[in-house]
Amino acid sequence: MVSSRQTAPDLASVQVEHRGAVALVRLSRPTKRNALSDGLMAALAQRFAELPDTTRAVVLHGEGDHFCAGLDLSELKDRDAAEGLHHSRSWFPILREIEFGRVPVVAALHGAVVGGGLELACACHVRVADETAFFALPEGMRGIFVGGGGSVRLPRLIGTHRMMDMMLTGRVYPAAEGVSVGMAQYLVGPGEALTRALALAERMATNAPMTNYALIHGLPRIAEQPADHGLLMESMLAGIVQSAPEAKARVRAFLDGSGPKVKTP
Ligand code: 1HE
Repeated sequence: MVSSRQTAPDLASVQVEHRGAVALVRLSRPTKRNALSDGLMAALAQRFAELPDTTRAVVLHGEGDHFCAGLDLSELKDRDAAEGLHHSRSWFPILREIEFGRVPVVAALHGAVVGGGLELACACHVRVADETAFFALPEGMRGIFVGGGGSVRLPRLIGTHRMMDMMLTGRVYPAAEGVSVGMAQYLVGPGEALTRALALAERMATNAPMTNYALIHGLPRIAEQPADHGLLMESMLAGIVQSAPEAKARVRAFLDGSGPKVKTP
């Protein structure tokens, strides 16, 4: 049975560089436009699992002219139905580790952000697109379906009707339009996505770790709960987060005038 979990990680295809508290995780298969082979997915899982405790935020980016061309189609051709099901499910723990890991992940997007590449970007918490980025789900034209959690994560960003349109018609969203519908939160000039993503990650890394943890674990789950349950979870998270010594020190710093103020941009 084909499974990314059982495939040897192709560690050369995912590189990690540490810049202080930020880890830069790079999809590094540019000759194949960073297509997501089983070996690459296994490497992605291993790279995230091996991040040191000192890492407080991650930037995920792609080498070459594109962020990611999606599923490696050369590995798709011989799968039967059961193998396809298990293959799709083998991606979920990897993407879940990104979405519900210990630290926030910023995706720096340029060029193709398509198919499984868009699904991967959707598992990140903040997306920065440069003006060369384009978003598409070519699964529709390839006669296949999303399989990397896209049907769950993408409609939460852009709505079911827009995803339906992308798959039915092969619509390609240019960067600015993609950002305007919610595919990414930031639009920057060509070649500037990594720099901005790194700056955002460095800013996140200065937050109290428990605040970041509560945000990435709490907000998506609260969004799926009935309001009454969500409010209880919010209060419980608030109580836990504000009890940390770091939170108390930060509040004291503001009150004695040494902490930062909120400034107009
Ligand atoms: C690939 C892949 C790939 C490129 N799998 N090999 N994804 C797609 O349907 C998108 C397919 N790719 C493209 O449309 C284009 O390659 C790009 C727009 C991303 C880039 O175009 P370009 O002109 O820069 O590159 P290229 O010449 O098309 O590709 C360069 C090489 O990468 C070439 O291999 P070569 O051996 O001939 O050099 C391509 O075959 C190879 N390549 N993309 C395998 N995707 C969990 S379910 C998710 C389901 C999906 O993701 S479906 C969507 C798949």
